[in-house]
Amino acid sequence: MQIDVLTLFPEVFETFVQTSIVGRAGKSELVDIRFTNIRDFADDARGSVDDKPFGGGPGMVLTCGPVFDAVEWIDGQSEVPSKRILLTPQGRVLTQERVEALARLPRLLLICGHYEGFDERIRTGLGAEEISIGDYVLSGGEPAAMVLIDAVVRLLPGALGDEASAQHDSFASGLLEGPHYTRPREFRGMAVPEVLLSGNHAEIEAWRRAQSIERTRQRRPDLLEHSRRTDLE
Ligand code: 4GM
Repeated sequence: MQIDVLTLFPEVFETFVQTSIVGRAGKSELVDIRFTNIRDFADDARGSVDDKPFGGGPGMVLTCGPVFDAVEWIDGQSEVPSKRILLTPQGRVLTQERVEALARLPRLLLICGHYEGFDERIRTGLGAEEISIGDYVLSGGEPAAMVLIDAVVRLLPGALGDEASAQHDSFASGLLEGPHYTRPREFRGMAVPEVLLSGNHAEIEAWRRAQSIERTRQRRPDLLEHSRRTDLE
C-alpha cells in the first residue's frame, strides 16, 4: 500500500513512521509512506498557504492553490489512483469497519488541515472524503492522520507477524476485549482468575467470551446492538 500525507508539519511524523508496527511495515515494504509539505507549493515567496475567511470571522483558512498543486504533483508520482481523505472534525467518524475498507485500497492521500479549516473547494474540487477520528477538536489534522495510518497499517497482511491477533481485536468481533493477565500469579494480594490457570481450553474460551460480553454490556451497550445480529447468535 502507498500512503501520501500532505501536511504543513511533516517532521511531526518522523519517529512515528520509524517505530513499532508502522516502522516494521515500512521496512518490509508492506507500506510506502511519503510526506509532502504544503508550504513547498505556496503561492508566493513568503510561503503563504492560508488567508482570511470571506465574510469575516476569526482565524485563517487553508487556500486552494497550494493544496491543489501539491495533490496534482503527488498524483503524478505514481500511476496508482489515490483515495483522497481530509482529516476534519466534520467528517464521518472512523470505525474499525471503515479502517478495514481503507486497508483494502492501494493508495491513500491524507490531507492535514490547520487554522479554521480548508476552503470548501478543496473537498469538493478534489473529490475528497472527510474523516474524523472522534468528536473532539485538534489544533491540526496530523494526530488524526497518525491514528488512521496506525489503524490501517496494522491490518495489512504480514504487518502484525501474528495474523490471529487482528481477528482477536476489540471491534473486529463487535465486542470489547476482556481482561488479560500475565505473571506473577499473585501481585500485592491480587490473584489471577483460577480458570486461566486450569489448562481447560474450552472453559477458558467460554470464560473469556462471557467477560467480553459483560464488559461490553457495562461499558458500551451501544456495541451490543450491532453485534447481537452478527456475533452473539
Ligand atoms: C480541518 C478543519 C481532525 C482540520 C478544522 C482535525 C479534529 C479532527 C482541522 C480543523 C482537527 C478529528 C484540524 N481536529 N476529530 N483539526 O478527526 O481544526
